[in-house]
Amino acid sequence: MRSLIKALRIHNNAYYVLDDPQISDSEYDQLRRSLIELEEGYSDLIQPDSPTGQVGDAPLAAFSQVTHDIPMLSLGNVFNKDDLVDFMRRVNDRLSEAQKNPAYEMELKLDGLAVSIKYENGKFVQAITRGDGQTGEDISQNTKTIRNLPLVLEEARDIDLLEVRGEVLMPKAGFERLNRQALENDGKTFANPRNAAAGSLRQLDPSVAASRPLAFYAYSVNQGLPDSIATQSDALAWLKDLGFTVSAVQVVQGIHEAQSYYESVIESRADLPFEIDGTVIKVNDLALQSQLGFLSREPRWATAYKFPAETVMTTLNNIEWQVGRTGQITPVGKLEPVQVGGVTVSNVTLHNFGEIQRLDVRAGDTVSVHRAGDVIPKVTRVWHDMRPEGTKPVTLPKECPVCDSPVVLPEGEALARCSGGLFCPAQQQEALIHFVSRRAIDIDGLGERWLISFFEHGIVKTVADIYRLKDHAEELVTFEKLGEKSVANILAAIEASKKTTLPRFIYALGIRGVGETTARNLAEYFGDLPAIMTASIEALEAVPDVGTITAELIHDFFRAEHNIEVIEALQQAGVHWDKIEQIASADLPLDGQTWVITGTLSSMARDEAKAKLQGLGAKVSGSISSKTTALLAGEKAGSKLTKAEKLGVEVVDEAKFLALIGD
Ligand code: I6G
Repeated sequence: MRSLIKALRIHNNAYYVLDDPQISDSEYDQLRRSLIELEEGYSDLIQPDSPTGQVGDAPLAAFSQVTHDIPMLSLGNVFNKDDLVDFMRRVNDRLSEAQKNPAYEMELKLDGLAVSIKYENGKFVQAITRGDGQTGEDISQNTKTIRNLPLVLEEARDIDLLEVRGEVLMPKAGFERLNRQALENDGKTFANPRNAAAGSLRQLDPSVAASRPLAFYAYSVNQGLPDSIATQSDALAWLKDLGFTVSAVQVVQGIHEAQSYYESVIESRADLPFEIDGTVIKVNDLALQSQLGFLSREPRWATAYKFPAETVMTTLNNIEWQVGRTGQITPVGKLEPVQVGGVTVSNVTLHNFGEIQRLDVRAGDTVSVHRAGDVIPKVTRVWHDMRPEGTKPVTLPKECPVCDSPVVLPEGEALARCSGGLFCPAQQQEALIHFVSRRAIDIDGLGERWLISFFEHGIVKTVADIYRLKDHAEELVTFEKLGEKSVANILAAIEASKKTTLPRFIYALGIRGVGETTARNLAEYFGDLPAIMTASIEALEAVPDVGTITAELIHDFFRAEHNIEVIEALQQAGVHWDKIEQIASADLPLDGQTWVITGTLSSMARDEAKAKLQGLGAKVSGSISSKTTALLAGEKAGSKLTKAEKLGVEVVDEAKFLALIGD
C-alpha cells in the first residue's frame, strides 16, 4: 500500500504540477484501483496520507475565521533595476560593515493564493488563507485535496508544530482543460488560472476542489524550522526533502546577478507550466532576516521584483478604419498611450465590426488592454460603468475611408470590405508591399519605406511599375537620403528578382484566399500560369486545399482585365520562372483522403504538417467525423484522439507520419 501511495504521488505530481504525465490514464486508474481494493480489504491499514482520501469531505456551511500565529504579511514591490538597487541599498544601510552586500535568494513569484499550512508531529492539521494578514479562513478541507500536498511528513514527526507557507495555484494546462470542459458543459469559465484557483479554494463542497487541478508550492517555513538550517535556500531544500513541491531557486550576489536572474526568468516565462508575475528576492541568511525585521506590513529583507503589468486601463480616444491588401476594413482603436507588458501601446486592433459590437465599445470608453510576451495587444474589457456622457455607438462606415467606394459586408463574413479593388490607393499600396515581401517576389533591397514613398510620388502605381523604376533613376537620386549608390542597389535587387518561381509569383499576385500553400498547390497541379489563368471553377476546385470560395476568387481574379494587364507587363519586363513538374491530384498518394491533426508534434509545427499532408493530396480538416481517413496524433492529444478511437478512425503517430512523408 505504501509503494502504491508513493507511485500515485509521483504520478499526481507529474500530471497536476508538471503537466508531464508519465503513464496513461488507464494505467493510472489501475494503480488507484489496486490501492482502493487493498484499502477495502484492510481498512485498519488505510494510511492517513492516502491519495484515495484526497477526494473531499462533506460540504461545509461556512469557512471559520482563524487568527494567524504569526501575521501573514505581504511583500513590497520593485519594478525596475533602479528600484532594485534602492532595495539593496536600504538593506545595506541597516547592516554592519561586515554584513553588507549579503547573498540573496531568488525564486519565482507564483501567481496564486498564499496559504499557511500547519502540521503537528508531521500530520496535516490546518490550512488558512492569508485573509487580512492577521486573520484568515480555514480552508483545510479543500487544501487537503491538493494532490501534490503531502499530508504526512515522515521526516517531521518529531516537530510539534511546523508551519509552511506557500502558494496554491492552478497550472496553465489544467486551467485550459477546466475551461474547455466548462465550455463543453455550458458551464462558467474562469478568466485566468489565479481566479480558477481562488474559486476552487472557496468552494464549500470539498469534492469540487478535489476535482480541480490545483498544486501547492511551498516558499517558507514560519514555525518549526530546525536550528541547523541557516538560510532560505537550505530551508527550501529541506522542504523539498520532506515531500513539498518548491520552485527552483537561485542564490545571487549583487545587482548584476540579480538582474540577470530576473531577465532569464522573463525569457523562460512562457515555457513555465504555471503563471508567474515576477520574481522574489530575499536576503538568504535567516539571522540577517531577523535582524532586518519588518517595516509596517512588509519584510525589509525581501521584495517582489515584478514584471511590467500585462493588463492596464487606458482611454480609447478614437476608432479608425484601415484598409488592408484585399480591401478588408478593420477597426483600429487609438489609445491614450500606455505602458503595457514593457512597451508603449497606442494602437490596438479591434479585428472587425462584430468584435466592436461584442465588446460594446465606443470612442471615449475606458478599456483594459492586455499584452503578454510578443502577443499583439488586445482590448480585454470595456468599463461600461465609467462611460462618459455623449458617446455614440460605432457604426460601420458606408464608404471606404481611403477611396470612398462603397463598403460591403458579405453575408456570413466577419470582415467588411472596400469594393474599390485596385482602384483604392490603400489596396494598391498594400498590394505593392505584399508583392516585394520576402516570401513573395522578395525584393530585399526595396524597403517598404521607399516603396510607399515612390507610390506617394506617383512613380509606382502597380507592381509592374516596379520594373520600370530604372527609367526613373535620375528622379530617384533626388529623393532625400537616396544617393546614387542606394538607387543602384535598389535597381540591382529589382533586376535579381526577375528570376523567380511559379509558386512565388502566384502568391505575390495577392489573390484573396491564396496563401503560400495554395499557390504551390496551384503551380504543381496546373504546371504553368496560362493553365491556371484559364481554369474553370470546377478545375480549380480539384486542386488540393482549394474550396469553392477560393476557386471563385481565383477565377474572378484572372477575369479582371486590369490583373491580366499587370501580369503581361510583369512577364514583358522579364519576370520569369522555370517550368515546374506538374503533379495531377489523382497521382498524389493521399488524394481523396481527409486528415485531422491533434496534439503537439516534436519535429514540426502543426501548420507545417498540414502543408505536407496537403502537398500529398490530403484535405486537412479541423474536426473528426466518420468521414475522416486518419488522425495524426502528436503528444498530449486530447478529445480528438478519444473521438477517433470511438469512431474507429485510424490513428497515425508522429513516427509513422514522418515515414509516410519520407522525412
Ligand atoms: O506573497 C509571497 C509570495 C512569495 C511572499 C513570499 C514569497 O516568497 C517566494 N515571501 C514572503 C516572505 C512573503 N510573501 C511575506
